[in-house]
Amino acid sequence: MRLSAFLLLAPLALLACNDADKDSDDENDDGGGTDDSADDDGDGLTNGEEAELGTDPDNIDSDGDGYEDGHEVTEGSDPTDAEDMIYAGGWPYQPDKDSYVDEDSWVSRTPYIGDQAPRMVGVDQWGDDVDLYDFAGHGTSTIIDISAFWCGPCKGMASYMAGGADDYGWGSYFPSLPGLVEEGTVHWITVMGQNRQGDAPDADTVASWYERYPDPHIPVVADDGTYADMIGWWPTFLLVDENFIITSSAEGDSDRYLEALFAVEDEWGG
Ligand SMILES: [Ca+2]
Ligand SMILES: [Ca+2]
Ligand SMILES: [Ca+2]
Repeated sequence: MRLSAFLLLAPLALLACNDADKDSDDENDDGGGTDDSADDDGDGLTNGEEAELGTDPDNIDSDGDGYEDGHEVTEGSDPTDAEDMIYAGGWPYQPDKDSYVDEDSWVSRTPYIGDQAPRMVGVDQWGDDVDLYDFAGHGTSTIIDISAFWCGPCKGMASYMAGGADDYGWGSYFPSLPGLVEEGTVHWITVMGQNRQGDAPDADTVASWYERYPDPHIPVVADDGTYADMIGWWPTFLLVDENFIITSSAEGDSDRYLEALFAVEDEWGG
């Protein structure tokens, strides 16, 4: 830290905590210009901790992989290695995800507008255990696509979103969807509810799905039964807001199973 900046911050530190005197002494004694116990960039790691880790005390994301230094330390990925990320897929991360949970509003059977889509953790195509609520609190709506490996329209949608064949003609209804997901205007999570045999999916199921329909913007997450149990047909699409409250769904009517996608196209499509 430059001396002028230190002089500005030191009085604040004195007000802030009992350690301030000691910190100021450290500063004066070592003459190195760094207040070890301060967190200059506000990433949750003190300057001293950042010195030990080899991260930049003035950069919340030292390796530029999209994940803050403090979050990487919390989750066990390397904050100095851009190849080592909290999620290999680069999905959003929400450190305060517990605060978004409202179990009283969770869907049990038939998702209705105003219900909260349940929290669930499942393995994705990269082998990471993904918490769906990491997508909460980013100011962005999320499409939850509840699909099954054996289901034709599900495969057709995955292929269309991945830029492959569009055998079902989804592009004529939803021309903007792939672009909106790619640019992050809306997030998309594919929750894989069943494997090829109609049984519970596993890591292999979601990995093979991604191999067939490789869309780098879409996590494919193996359902633990939470989502499969609450729907009556495949695929089912839910649109949730940043609090995971459902804002559009088919609401028990199979004829309207694409409702959430039409809502996205209407709201953000060109
Ligand atoms: Ca810091
Ligand atoms: Ca990082
Ligand atoms: Ca990293």
